[in-house]
Amino acid sequence: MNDITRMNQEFGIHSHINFFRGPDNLIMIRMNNDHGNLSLSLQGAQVLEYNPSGQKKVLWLSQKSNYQQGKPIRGGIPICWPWFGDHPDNTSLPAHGFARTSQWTVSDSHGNKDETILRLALTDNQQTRTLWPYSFSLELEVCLNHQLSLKLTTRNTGTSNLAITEALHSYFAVGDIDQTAVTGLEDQSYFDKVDDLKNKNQTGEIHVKGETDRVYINTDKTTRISDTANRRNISISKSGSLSTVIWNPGKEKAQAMSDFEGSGYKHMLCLETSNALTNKVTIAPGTEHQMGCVIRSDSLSQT
Ligand code: TA6
Repeated sequence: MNDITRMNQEFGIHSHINFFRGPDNLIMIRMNNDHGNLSLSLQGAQVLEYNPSGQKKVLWLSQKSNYQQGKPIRGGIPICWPWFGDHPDNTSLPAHGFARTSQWTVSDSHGNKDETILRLALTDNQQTRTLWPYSFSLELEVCLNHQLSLKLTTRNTGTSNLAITEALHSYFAVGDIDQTAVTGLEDQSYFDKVDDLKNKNQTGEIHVKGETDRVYINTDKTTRISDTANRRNISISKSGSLSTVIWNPGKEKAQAMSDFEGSGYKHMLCLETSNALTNKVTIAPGTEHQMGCVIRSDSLSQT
């Protein structure tokens, strides 16, 4: 019996959760119910698409993305773990850690017309220990109902403290970046990665003008993307997260990336639920830490 047949027998739920093979034999998952549908790759436990019923797609996914075993997929919600950005001591290690390129397993599934839940897991193995010499178990819970909820739980199964930085690196689809604003980070302190990591304060709402790469720190605030061109707002509330990252590569950087389609930068904005830079998280042996976000799209006529 092949993996897909076994997974569908054990975790598939008719009309709500289905496993199938995607490009390069990647195992893909589709979740459905009355509120909409999702697709994910089992590699990286990465949500790729989120389509609420009656709404435009909420996540951006590059049409030039790699779909190859062990390579990051550009778009959706990559999981950056156990470090965000470059490894603090060894930049030869993969950027954003190894969770997003690892093969996860399915641990649980539930589904009906109102709510569909999938739990995916990653535990330390010989490969992860060569990159990061610690014991851990990582779980992602994905819940689709009238909104999309993600919970990333890190359990320290070892005997020494774990020190992690992390992100749910969400790529949101916007109709036009020039008609888009982010609210909820007014007066917050941030590190500006396109200006020598200078520490600055946010004045008013955020408008992206060219390459933008900011780590807002010490904030647990709910944020909102005003996607005017699509006549909707996308709200992102969070828990267990003190950093919010805002990223758009701008035209030049985007066109220099082979997996980023030419004009893609005009139609995406990363707003990342995270614990980054000075918001590092320390997890004692035998304890756990959970970071979560809830994503909702509301058309302007509803607000
Ligand atoms: O979250 C923003 C960021 O750290 C940017 O600096 C940029 O590197 C982006 O992530 C994408 O990283 P990736 O490794 O997926 O190309």
